[in-house]
Formats: sequence, C-alpha cells, structure tokens
Amino acid sequence: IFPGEEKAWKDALKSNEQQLTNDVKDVNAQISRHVEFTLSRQPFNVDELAMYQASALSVRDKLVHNWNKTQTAHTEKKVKRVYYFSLEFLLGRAYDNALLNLDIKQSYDESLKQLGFSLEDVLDVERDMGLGNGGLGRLAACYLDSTSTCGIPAWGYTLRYSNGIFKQVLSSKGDQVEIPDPWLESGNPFEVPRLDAAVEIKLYGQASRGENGKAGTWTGGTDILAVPYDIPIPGFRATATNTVRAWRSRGKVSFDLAAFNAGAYDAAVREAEEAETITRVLYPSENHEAGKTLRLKQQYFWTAASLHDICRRFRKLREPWSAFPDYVAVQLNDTHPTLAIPELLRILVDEEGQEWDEAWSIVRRTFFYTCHTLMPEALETWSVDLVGWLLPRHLQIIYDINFHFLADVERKFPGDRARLARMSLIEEGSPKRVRMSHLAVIGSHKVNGVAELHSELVQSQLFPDFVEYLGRDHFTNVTNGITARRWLYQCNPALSTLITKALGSEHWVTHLDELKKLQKFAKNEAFKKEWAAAKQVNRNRLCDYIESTTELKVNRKALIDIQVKRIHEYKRQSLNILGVIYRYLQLKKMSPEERKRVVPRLSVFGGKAAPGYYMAKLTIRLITAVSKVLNADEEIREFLNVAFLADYSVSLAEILIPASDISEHISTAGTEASGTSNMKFLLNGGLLLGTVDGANVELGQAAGEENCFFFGVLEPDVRELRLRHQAGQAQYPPQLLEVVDALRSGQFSAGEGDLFEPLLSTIFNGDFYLLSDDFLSYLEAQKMVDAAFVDTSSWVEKCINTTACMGRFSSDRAVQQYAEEIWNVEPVDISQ
Ligand code: GLS
Repeated sequence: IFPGEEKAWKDALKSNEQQLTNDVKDVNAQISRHVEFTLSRQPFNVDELAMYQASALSVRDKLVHNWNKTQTAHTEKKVKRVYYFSLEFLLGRAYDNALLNLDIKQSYDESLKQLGFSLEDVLDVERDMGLGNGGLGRLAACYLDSTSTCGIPAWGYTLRYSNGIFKQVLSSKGDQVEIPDPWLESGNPFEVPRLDAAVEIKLYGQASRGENGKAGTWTGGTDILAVPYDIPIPGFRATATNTVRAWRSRGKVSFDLAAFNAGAYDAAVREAEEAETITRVLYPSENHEAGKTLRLKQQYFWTAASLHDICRRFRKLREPWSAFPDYVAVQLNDTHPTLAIPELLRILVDEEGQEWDEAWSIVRRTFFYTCHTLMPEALETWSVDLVGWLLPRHLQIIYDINFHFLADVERKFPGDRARLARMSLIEEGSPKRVRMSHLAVIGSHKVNGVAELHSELVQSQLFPDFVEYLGRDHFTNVTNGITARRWLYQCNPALSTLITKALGSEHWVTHLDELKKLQKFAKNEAFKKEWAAAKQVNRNRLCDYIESTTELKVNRKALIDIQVKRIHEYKRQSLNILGVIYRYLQLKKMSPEERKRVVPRLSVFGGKAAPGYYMAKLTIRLITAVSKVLNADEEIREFLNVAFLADYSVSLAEILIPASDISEHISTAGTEASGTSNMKFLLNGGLLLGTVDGANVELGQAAGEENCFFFGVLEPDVRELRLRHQAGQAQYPPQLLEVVDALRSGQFSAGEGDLFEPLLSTIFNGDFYLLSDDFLSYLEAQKMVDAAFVDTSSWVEKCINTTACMGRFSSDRAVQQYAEEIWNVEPVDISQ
C-alpha cells in the first residue's frame, strides 16, 4: 500500500509520530512550526488569533494521527459503521474539548504561558460551530462524542453552512435583532478540506421509469459539486476518533468564460453563485417559495452526497449489494434526511441494476428513523410539484413505493379507504404533498422516540395506523442522553474536581453510573460545604458574565433560576415571566422588613426566536421589558431581577448550566419530545422545576420526586382542557388576572398598554398552551422552591443526590443502546 519504498515511508511516519509528544518543549516546537510554516508569520506579529490558529493546528495534528489509525482499523477489520444523518450538528467549540479528551491541557497551558499567551484567552478566540438550532443539533454532537469514546465506528453527515444559526442581539427597545454569523471568516483549524473527494450532484432534468421495476433514467438538469470538509471528533482518552463530514456546495464550473468575455460579468458567475447558495445558511426561511425550494435542495444535496460516499466505501469491499445492510446503518435524525430513502433506491435500481423488491428490502434494512417531535405540523411535507420539478426521478420512485405500500395496506385492511387516505405517502389536496414522515416510517427498519413518554405518544398520537400495520416492534424508545465530557467535566471544573476527589478517579467521566457513589457523601457536612463552594464559583462566573455583558447589577446570593432554550409558545417562557411579574407585584406590596424574609431571585433567560415567529419575538420583548423595570427599581432589584442573555449558544450554555440552583422545563404536558438541557442542569447539581413532560418524567423517577419540583396538568387531561377553553368555560385565577392588569396598565411598557396584548389575547382565546390552567400550580411550585432553598443543608443534599442519579442520561448509554438494539454495530478496539 505504500507508493515507493516502504521503509522510507515507515521511517518518515515514525518520525512524524515522535514529533507529536506532549512535553512542553515539544509542544512549543509544534506550535512555532505552525506559526512559521503554516501561517508564515514571525514571533513579533503573533496575536491571539494567530496563536489560536497555530496551537489549534498543532492539536489537529494529534487528532489527525488518531483519526488515521481509526480509519485504517475500521477499513482493515471491515467493520459495520453507523452513519448519522443530521441537518444540524451543534458542535460549539472544539479546542478545549480536544485538549481535555487528549489529556494535554496542562502541557498547552504551560506552553502558551512560555510563548507569552494565556490559554484561557486563546480558547476564547474560537468561534462556536453553530451549525444547528437547538436540542436536536446538540444531541447529534453529543452522540458523535459518545461513539468515539465508546469505540463505535461512526460518521456524522451534515452541511457546512457558511452562516450558522444567526447571531442574536437586542435592540435598545429590547427586541431580538438577527445578524449573520459568518463563523468561517478567519478559517476553521479543526476542519480538513477534502477537495479531491468532491461529488457531483444532479438537480432538475428529465426522468423515465424502467419497465416492470427495472432501471429508470434521469438525464439533463444541472450538476453541482459537493465538497467534503471533515471535522475529527475525539473520544475521551481514546485513540478512536470519528468524523463529522460537512458538505459545501460549489458550482461545477466556477465561471462562464464565454459570458465573461462578452462582458456579461454577472451572468458569468450566476450559476456558481446559485450552487454556493445551497450551503449558505442553516434553515432558510420557509415564508416564501424560494426558501422552500432551497430547503429541499439542501436536503437532497446533503443526503445524495452522503450516500454517494457510503456507496463508494461499500463498493471497495466487493460484496454483493444484498450485504449492504451488514456494513451500513443510516440513522435519519428527524425527517430532514428522508430523501435518502428514494435516493438509495434510485442508486440500487437505476445504477446498480437491482430488482425493485430486492432494492426495497436493502433500503428497509439500512435506515432507522428518530422522531423528535409531537407536533403534527412539525412533520415535514413537500409539495408534489416542487419535488417533481427538482427531483423528477425521485418523485416517480416515491409514487412507486406508495403504490406497493398501499396495495399491501389494502391486503391487510381490505376496503378501508379512509385508512388508505390517512396512511398514503401523498396527502391529497391542492397542492398534493409528500408526507416525509410516512416515507421515513415505512422505509426504516425501526422508528424511535426520544423519551419514554414521547415514544408512547409517537405510537398513539402520531403514527397509530402504522403501529397497526407494521406492528409494535417496529417502534421503540431510546431516551436521549448528553455527554458528561462537555456537560460536566469541561464546563464545570470546580464540581468535576470535587467529584473526582471524592470518587478517587476520573473513571466516572466514561462510566457515569459511578456518580451513584456520591450518595454516600450527601450527608457529609464537609463534602456539602465543598459542593456549595463549587456552586458559588459557578454562580460568580455567571454573575461576572451578566455584569460584563448587560447593565444589570446582580445579587450574588440570590437563588439562580434559569430557563434557556429556543423561544417557543409551547416551551412557555411566558409562564415563567408572568410568574416573575406576579412575584414583583407581591414584593411591591411588602414592607422592607417583610421583603428581607423573601428568598432573593435572579431569573435568567436565554434563547433565540425563529426570525419569522412573531409571538416568540414578543415574548423576548416582554422579558427584556420586565428586566428593565426591575433593574431600575432600586428597592426591589436585590430581591428580584431578570436577565435576558443575548445570543444563547453552546459556549454560553457552558457558563449558565453549572450556575443554576433551579432550571425551568415547563412545556405544556405532551408537547416537548424530550429536552436535553434538563439533563445537563441536573448533572451539574441544579434542581428541576418542571412539568410532567418529555424526559422530565424519567429525570424525576431517577432523582426522586422529593428532589424535583413538578407541577401542572398531565398529558391525558390536555385535550379535555383545550375543549373547555374552546367552549368558553375556562376559569382564570385572580393571580393571573392581577398580572394581566399590570401589563395592560402599561407598567412594563412605558405606558403603552397594548404592547403585549397579542400575547395576552392567546391566553383569553383558546389558551392552547394552557397557561391559565397551570398558573396557580406553577406559583405553588415556586413557593416550594423558596421554602426548600432556605434550608441550605437539605438543599445541597438534594443537589448531590440528584447529580448522583444522572448516570442513565449519559449519551454513552444512549449510543450503546442504539448500537445494540437498533444498528447492530459493534465497538472496535483501535489499539489492536
Ligand atoms: C427536538 C425536541 O423539541 C426536543 O424536545 C428534543 O430534546 C430534541 C432532541 O431529541 O429534539 N426536536 C426538534 O425538532 N428540535 C429539538 O430540539
């Protein structure tokens, strides 16, 4: 396998390996080599950005070394791999994570000191890889981390958006303003461009069916290039290093010379520009037709390029196509990658000459689908006309799948036309639409929900017909998980150090169940003191952050109550802020003496609203308006203050999560599929204030209900309550009306009494998210939080016991469960 002399290669590679050691002197040399030769700079003009780039590149060298070993081992052992298709990978920053996973942070700290820099400042130069929106994207990142740590051969496939999730800033009035995040402006030292491995992807054109399920054709159209950029994902103290491969779109021809020579400069680059647009932004707006087309283009471009890669890898094995599912498991993260199903069929039937039935059987053994929602409207559909225009051959294939599928449904449930209409891949109407979730369900081997309650509701509410048709075994649950590397070890050094000291080693970082052993310290006064001290370090860090980025003055002794997540009506940030207003109104009525007996609060919010989501944006305005009033109220602000932290991101979460005393996960029952920040907060010794929804249920079971604050209506009652609202029979508690009156008086909007009316009117018109039904029990739960917090000793005991029970919520457990129960993929030992 070596071109030229084997010995020459082996000696050279050995010498490279020897240069990767982690003695400080060697690290100095590695970094300075990148300064001198890669950046082509001299020591006198190395600023923090240059030091970040050079030192990060030296870390990348180490990652690449492990990565090559990993890929060689996987190839030699002909292992089965899992391919995680996710339109979002919210990786955050890579540098600190790599230093910790490779156990080289100390050397780099010392080296940078010697070279005249502070590691902390250099780490701060890195920009977040914000290639996602929220929980779904961060889950994908946690799962890749865990596959590497657990030795499971995996690739993540995604798009390399040149603008990730927008940057959120607040206007002087307190409204969300979106600005672009060109995160690649200064390059990304953690990615490896693979310009030689570009793939051609076709769009538009003409298609024809083959006879009797034989090969069809797809001709004409436009070809664009998909160029892969690889990001290595290191395991914790492990050689195994998996990959996230992110595709960038390029024009096949960078510009049209003939048009250019004729002076038509715009036309000369138009085609290339159009191609580049595909990976310009994450989730283009769907408010207009062009946005919808672009989204569908993104989905096809990404899945087709990824499958092309996977098939190329498979062909090298020289195995028959029937063996494809023995080497390949593709996990579809939500419906976004569902076009992979007809695309693989197209490859098998049109390009590889497989018979339809055999091809369909291969497809159904290859794919697995995770559903991440409960909102029927969140299940994607695409207009048939749009699919046919952009992907004419795929539309034929989808119709053919539907033909066979509905014939089979008819065989099983003869004469049930209503059922056929409900289950069809095509929704009748004008225009007709392709139901991507139905295609994902029938084209996959297994469908899973992401928390126990969610998986039950997926079966009973979203896909009951499919449960009857495919059987219960087709559906399963894998409760989400989070990586303890980033979400405790890295983000909370104070608590991690204490835990390691108590447990005697860092073994817990990869075996999170070991935290159970903390229970025996829950009554140990000295340990509790240290625990509380660690929390105070984290609270101080957050308070410093708040005071340096906002105009707020905060009370460092206050109970810190955090709600950070995407802003959405179902997540009910509005319930939280209405509760804050109620608390404020009560504080105003108290005498100074009475106030001193109240537990001081700092309520922290963070999260982005979708740019076109009016009600979510108004909620942000309400939170910032309340924050302004409270902060200006000198007699109240030490007892109650509100901070809205702009531009919530993975890096900001790393500061927020360790600092909470309680965090709020208060969606209307039956609306949040799982939630994952709930797991992160509890792992970091904060307590849960939540509804009986998503993974809160299992978190409560694990931590013990005595350590959580639950409130609110239960899922089975939601329907009935909604009907009652529709019938105008709802009751509005006086506490809520008091808050509404205050808002209508303009007390929080400089006299503009109707500013928040659209938000309030949702409560009085149907109250779909049941704010009025949950308001009193929410206030009660908050009262219990205050009462519990006063008893510091028992509070800390609750926190320790909660953290101790979080083992089950490790993403290591989750990916191992996927590997065993769903993918049938084995871990591989790279050292052998
Ligand atoms: C989401 C759900 O809304 C979350 O409840 C869930 O934790 C997450 C990961 O499973 O997936 N679905 C989605 O579209 N975005 C999410 O964050």
